This record gives sequence, structure tokens and C-alpha cells, in this order.
Amino acid sequence: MIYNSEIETLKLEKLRSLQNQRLRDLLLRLQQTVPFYQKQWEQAGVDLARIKSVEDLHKLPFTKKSHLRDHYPYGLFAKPMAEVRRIHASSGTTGKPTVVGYSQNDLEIFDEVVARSLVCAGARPGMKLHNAYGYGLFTGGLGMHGGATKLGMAVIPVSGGMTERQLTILQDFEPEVMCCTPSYALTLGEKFKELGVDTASLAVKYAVLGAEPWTETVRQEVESALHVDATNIYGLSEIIGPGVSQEEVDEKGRGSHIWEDHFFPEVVDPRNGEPLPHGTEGVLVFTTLTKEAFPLVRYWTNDICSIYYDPDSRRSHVKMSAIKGRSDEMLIIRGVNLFHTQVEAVFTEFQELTPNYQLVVAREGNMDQVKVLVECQQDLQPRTLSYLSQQLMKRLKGNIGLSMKVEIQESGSIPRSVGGKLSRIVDTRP
Ligand code: DLL
Repeated sequence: MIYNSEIETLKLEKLRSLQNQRLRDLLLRLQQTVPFYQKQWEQAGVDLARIKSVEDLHKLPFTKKSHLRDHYPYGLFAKPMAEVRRIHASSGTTGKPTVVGYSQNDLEIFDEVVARSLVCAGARPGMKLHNAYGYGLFTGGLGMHGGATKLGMAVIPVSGGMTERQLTILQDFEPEVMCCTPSYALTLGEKFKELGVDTASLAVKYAVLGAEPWTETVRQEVESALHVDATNIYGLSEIIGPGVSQEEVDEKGRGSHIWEDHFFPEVVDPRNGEPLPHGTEGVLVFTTLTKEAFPLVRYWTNDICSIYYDPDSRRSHVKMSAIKGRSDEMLIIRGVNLFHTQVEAVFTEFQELTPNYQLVVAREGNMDQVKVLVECQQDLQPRTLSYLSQQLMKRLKGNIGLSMKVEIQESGSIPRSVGGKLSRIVDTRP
């Protein structure tokens, strides 16, 4: 099943023409309603008449998180508050939250893209969704809720946390689909195992996981622990929330479709913002083609991935690779760039290890060091442990090009997700 077959399989030429028309509408709207864009384009000497298609987008300046902060809370809204129907915010690690708004039409688009995503993940009308994304200012809970309702599912709005209760609901309410962060799916799988529950007997068949970077290592663990097909859902509050892109359950590992009739993607060089060709990794940038209350032009997400078309896919929309990490959270250790997903990916090669890990960054003398703390499946003999550590250090050095210390720990020693996003990095540097 495809939720919106006409749009999701639209031939590229028609898709471009739709995008171009929407882009021109958007730019005119913004010029009339948002002083920030008027000023930014004037300063950059942009002649809007010369922006005719998405191919011209690179002539426009980027919108960055700092611009959102400078116009906190509502300075970039393009609709009067009387036409705003919902406000969300993302917490951010420093300073004020990022505030985003939705008109009625924006909420309908939000529902539409999440409904498309759920179908892509395996969900169907008549199924039940166990929604363990947080409800509240975070877009995960309400975003998935609206899309599932639109699709014709029964939503169980569990929200994050209270793990014991989640397990009871998964057992007794018999949802066929669940959604939460990948790190929380690991927690749920582990708890079921502790309790000796045979997860093959549960009704749940599909898990829609996102809101943080994850790799095939975590997919393997979640799929075997919960007996589900796990797919990736991506999104960010600034662009809409979950449902900016989604991986198809029959195309696992081959990237996620970006719903590009609404969100036009570009990938640019993180160093200078130059556009990069398809297939090359860089910073993902989005222009929201249809949003009314809080549209963004060339929004610099900081997320690192590549985009490409997949001619073997049933849907025509462009795909993005799994996010490697955020450019503003990339570690630079002794001149080597490091994302925690690169470390996570190596664990697949070691059956004895679990995907419960943490990277501890410290300064020793004037050198930065990374220690990889990772848990093993069961108690191992000291000799086996020492051998395993050596092997892991070798693989990390071989794959990433960086010498890291390794400490294999017993099960339960590394923090778990208690419902939401989990930070994998502890940076103790001054
Ligand atoms: O995390 C929206 C969301 C909710 C997406 C539920 C998927 C599921 P924010 O809190 O604004 O919004 O955080 C957005 O989270 O820029 C990425 O860095 C990261 N992120 C989101 N989804 C993924 C994913 C929601 N599938 C930020 N893979 C984004 C990797 C992700 N990173």
C-alpha cells in the first residue's frame, strides 16, 4: 500500500514543476510577511525574479538556528497568531528553546506526511499504534498521533517513560505498531528479556524509530529483541517534526524517502555551504515549500547525510542516507572527525557486545582521548575480555583511523534511555 500514490509516485519532471510553483509562491509570501527574509535577501542582493526554480535555490542565503534564536519566540512567523493553531518547541542544549508554529493547513500537512511515513513503515488502517514518543512541546508524540489518526489507526498515547507500564500495554492492548526512540526500543527489549517474555507472541510487528541517530547495530538488536521490523523515521521541529522522511520496510538499509513535495532538500559542504552532488555526504538543508505559519528557506539542519534517487524504489521521492550525526556535535580528536555512530557501527562485528555504550572524551596532558565504554552480553573470562578489547581497538582504529581506549563492562552499567533521546557522549574536557 502507498498512502498517497498519486504524489508519492509522481514522475520527477512533474514533481519538479510542482516544487517550482510552490517555491515561487513561498518566496513571494515570505517577502510580504517576514521582515527577516526581506532584509536578508536585500542585504545579499537577491533579485527574487531570478529565483524561478529549485535549481536557483543556491542563490539564496541560509537560515540558521541562530536566526531563530535572534527572533525568539515568534519573529519568524509568517501568519498572525489568530491563524496559528499549535505551537511546539525543541529544548536545545543551550539557551532558549526553538519555537515553531502551525496553521490549520500546516497541521493537515503534518498529518499527511506522518500517515505516508507510517504506511511506508508497515502500518495499515485498522491497526493500533503504541505511541511512546513524548507528548508535549516535543513534536514526536502529537506528530505521530495526528498522522496515525489520519491513517485510520487507533492510537494508544502512552508517551515516553514508565517502562513497566509500557510492557503491560504492549502485551495486553496488542498494538501491531510501536514508535519510540531507538534507544528506548533497546530499553523495552531488554526489560522484556529480563522478565522472560517471549516477544514473538506479542502482536507488535513494526517499530518506527527516530529522533536520534542509530545504525544497523541497533536495528539488529531491536528487531531480534522485540520481533519487529524496525524502520527509520526522521524529522525536526523546525521543518515540521517527525515525518520529514521515512524508510520503507521492504527497503531497509537503502535510505529514507524525503516527502519532497513539501520539504525540498539540498546537501551542502559544511565548510563553505557550496551545494554538493547527489551521493556526497554533507549538511542537509531544507526549504519548506508549503508551510504557512513557520516556513523556512534553506534551513541549515546540521545533520550529516547524503541524498540520492533510488530507481528501484516504488516511490519516486528522493532518499536520504541514515544521519551520521550533527555537524555541531562532531568530535574532533587529534585531527580526526568522529561521530558516535561510527563507533556504534563497529559493534555489529562483535556478537559478544551489546549496543549499550558511551564515549567518554577527556583531556590527558594536552591530548584529547576517547574511551569507549561498552557492555558485553554475558559475563566473560578475563582472558576473553582482554582479547575482545584488543580486537575492538584494532577494528576501531582500522575503520575510523583513531586510537581509542576500550573498556568492556558488565551488563547494566551504562545509562539506558528512560523514554526519550539518549546522549552517547560524555565530554569531560575543560
Ligand atoms: O526529533 C522530531 C522527531 C520525532 C523525529 C520523532 C523522529 C521521530 P527535534 O527534537 O527538533 O525533532 O530534533 C531534531 O533530531 O535535527 C536530528 O539531529 C535528530 N533526528 C531526528 N530524527 C532522526 C533520525 C525530532 N531518524 C533532530 N536519525 C534532528 C538521526 C535524527 N537523527
